Amino acid sequence: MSDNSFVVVANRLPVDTHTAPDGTRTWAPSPGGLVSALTPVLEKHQGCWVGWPGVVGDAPEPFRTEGGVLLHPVKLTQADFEGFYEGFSNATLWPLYHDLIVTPIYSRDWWQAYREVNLRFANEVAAVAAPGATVWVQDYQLQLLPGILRQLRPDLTIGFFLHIPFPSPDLFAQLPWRTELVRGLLGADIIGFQLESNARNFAELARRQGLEVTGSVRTRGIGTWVSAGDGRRSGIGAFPISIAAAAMADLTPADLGGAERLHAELGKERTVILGVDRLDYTKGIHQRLIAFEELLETGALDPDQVCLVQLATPSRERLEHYRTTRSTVEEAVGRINGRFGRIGQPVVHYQHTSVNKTILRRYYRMADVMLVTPFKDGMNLVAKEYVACHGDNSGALVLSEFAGAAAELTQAYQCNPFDIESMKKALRDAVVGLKQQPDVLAQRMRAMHEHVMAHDVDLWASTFLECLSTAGADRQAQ
Ligand code: ADQ
Repeated sequence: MSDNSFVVVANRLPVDTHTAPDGTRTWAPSPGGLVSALTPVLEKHQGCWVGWPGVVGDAPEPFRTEGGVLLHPVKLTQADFEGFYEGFSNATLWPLYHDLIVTPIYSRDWWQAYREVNLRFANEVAAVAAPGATVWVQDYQLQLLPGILRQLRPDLTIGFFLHIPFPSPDLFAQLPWRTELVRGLLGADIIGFQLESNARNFAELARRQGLEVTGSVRTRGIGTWVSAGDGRRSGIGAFPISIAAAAMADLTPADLGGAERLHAELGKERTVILGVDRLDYTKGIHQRLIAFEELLETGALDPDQVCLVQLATPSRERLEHYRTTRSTVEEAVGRINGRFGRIGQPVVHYQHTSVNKTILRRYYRMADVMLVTPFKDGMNLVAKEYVACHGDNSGALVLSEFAGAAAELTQAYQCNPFDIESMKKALRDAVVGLKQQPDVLAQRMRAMHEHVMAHDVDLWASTFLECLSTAGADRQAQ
């Protein structure tokens, strides 16, 4: 295999930067679910990862990781960051694809920036990819890239995966640049979505745009083809993403001891409810706090017997909706503690911070109930991570029916986050169930744990890449 015969393109390069006191910057590879799933493939093919290093105006020279993966940075200016990333990606596409939880802004300047940055990424990939290479494009920030790349490098096999939901054609129709986006995606040999319903939305949209659609959408894998207009066709399908389940489930005695100590600090006899999210308005953090507050108010939950821990990673903090979400959440935390906490014994523990994976696994393991209540979520890995940490069948998961994970984790206490009563019922059933029906809860957790262990991120990546390889070979044979 020649160098760079497999290229991953994502908005972010998997690197973290560190600035020394004298101002010098260093970059180091940062591990994550996607990175660990793709590393074996990247290493086998002396592969390459193209992306933005996460810092405006500055980028390291391309460098290789210890395993031989080439990290190839794409530079973004402050104006690119504001127009392409904060603007079109996160204030237009993100709310539109999450069913208008907030109103998307349609700005022609942002669209221009989105096109320019997609073109820049495409030029970089075209320059580094080996002849006949496989290129895997990730997510909503880069939807024009497959189309541009197809023009620049018709020899490439191109796959695209969308990590967030794909909306109904009626919502998508609002987008002033809807035709260009669909054309961009159709440059790919296969377009993967999290769920069958997302793939169906895309197929229906393509049909409405007058494109020929054949086959029928499957729960997993490619079942539908859309004619791309240039004699090619793109395969459409569902590939539900997952986590590095074995690594997540492998709790050492130190982890188990740490989890126990954490629980003891919160109160040995108290039922601990946990939320872990990026602080994003799609995640329904405020609504879950309201549900918890009302259960305390009515006496359905006793503040001496329960507490809620919310870990919230800072996210997109310059955008207005994220700032308001943060202040609404923090106000609710203060109010609930003011009403139901005692000095030295808060009823909500809130941390606006990211924690490392070792600590996170201890939180997951110690939590009696996990609350995952997004209004809309492509998948939601937190739900799967919690389940993976409960190989002993302890715990209970309260899960929004609007998280992609709800299609697989059917044994969770599912709820409708738009309906506070539904959330209250699911949470109370889970808390009460722990005491009154431990065997039933253990069975539910066992079923979910087995599912997550058998459907991990490696399966996701290998299934996608097998489908992509078949689609690429079919195109070349035509
Ligand atoms: P996200 O919207 O970021 O991902 P999610 O799938 O839950 O949502 O992944 C979040 C990740 O961040 C998890 O791995 C979690 O452990 C970590 N995390 C969250 N809060 C943390 C904290 N306080 N400290 C440390 N780690 C924290 C997008 C889509 C999802 C889709 C994924 C993957 O929005 O729907 O599941 O991509 O495709």
